[in-house]
Amino acid sequence: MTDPQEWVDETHAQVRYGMVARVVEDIHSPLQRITIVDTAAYGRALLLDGRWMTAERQERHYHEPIVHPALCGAASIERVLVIGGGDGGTARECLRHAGVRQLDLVEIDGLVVDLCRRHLAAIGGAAWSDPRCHLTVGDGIAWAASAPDASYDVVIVDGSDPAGPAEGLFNRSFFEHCRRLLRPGGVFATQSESPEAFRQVHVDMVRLLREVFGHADPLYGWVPMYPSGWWSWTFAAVDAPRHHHPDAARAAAVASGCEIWSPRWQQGAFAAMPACIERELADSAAAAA
Ligand code: SPD
Repeated sequence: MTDPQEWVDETHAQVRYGMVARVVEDIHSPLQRITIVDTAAYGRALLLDGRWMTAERQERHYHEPIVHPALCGAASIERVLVIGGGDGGTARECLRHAGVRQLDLVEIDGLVVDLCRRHLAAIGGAAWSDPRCHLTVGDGIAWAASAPDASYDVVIVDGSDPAGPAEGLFNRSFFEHCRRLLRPGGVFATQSESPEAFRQVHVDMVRLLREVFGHADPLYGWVPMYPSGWWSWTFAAVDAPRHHHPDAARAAAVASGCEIWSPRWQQGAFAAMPACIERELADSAAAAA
């Protein structure tokens, strides 16, 4: 067994983001390296290709913000698509909404699902046995390209950084398909990287999502183990920025079970756009006009 005092680090732009950990599994699927570790600070955790994805005592910082602004804002929430999210945390938070009738979870790497179900079972929790949850191991990009028009109320992209299997989750043609899949009143959500550690990727994504959907707004929060710790999720909609207006009954039904998200937190997190990003987005909008 590996030394329990080993440092496990993600390195990004010549900075290390690390934790003391014991390695539980470290294997290669046909798509990527998958590592499960026990960390002293945040419990059991998952890395893909050496990048921190989730940990038992941090996952709520990520999964609540990517889900509830969309699930509380969409006109209807009967049909939900989650692309990626093989640890099950995003599906779990979606399925806390009683109005969800069917959730299609499309994860490209079946081994991620297997290992998370075995080693990080609490993250997916009840989602794995919920009859509303339909898991497909397959390519989410191909799924988005072939699903019928207006087939989902909410589409959530819970992918990794733009490298390896997740690379195609950041481009115009993928976003255009996601827009096509939305029913009227639908909301799209995606993790949109760090405004500090991945600033250009973040700005480019928000800009592109505004072009494709018409309305797109980043929400800012923290996932301590990710590069810089400062993270964002971007919500987009076609008819109106519905993600800013949580339905009171839906919000009340989930808020008491949340650690991070609340309607008040969400309002502040949308407002917390750093001034430099606000200027950059305004400049590009002015240039396009
Ligand atoms: N840099 C990490 C970005 C990871 C986004 N996805 C995390 C998966 C959690 N369900």
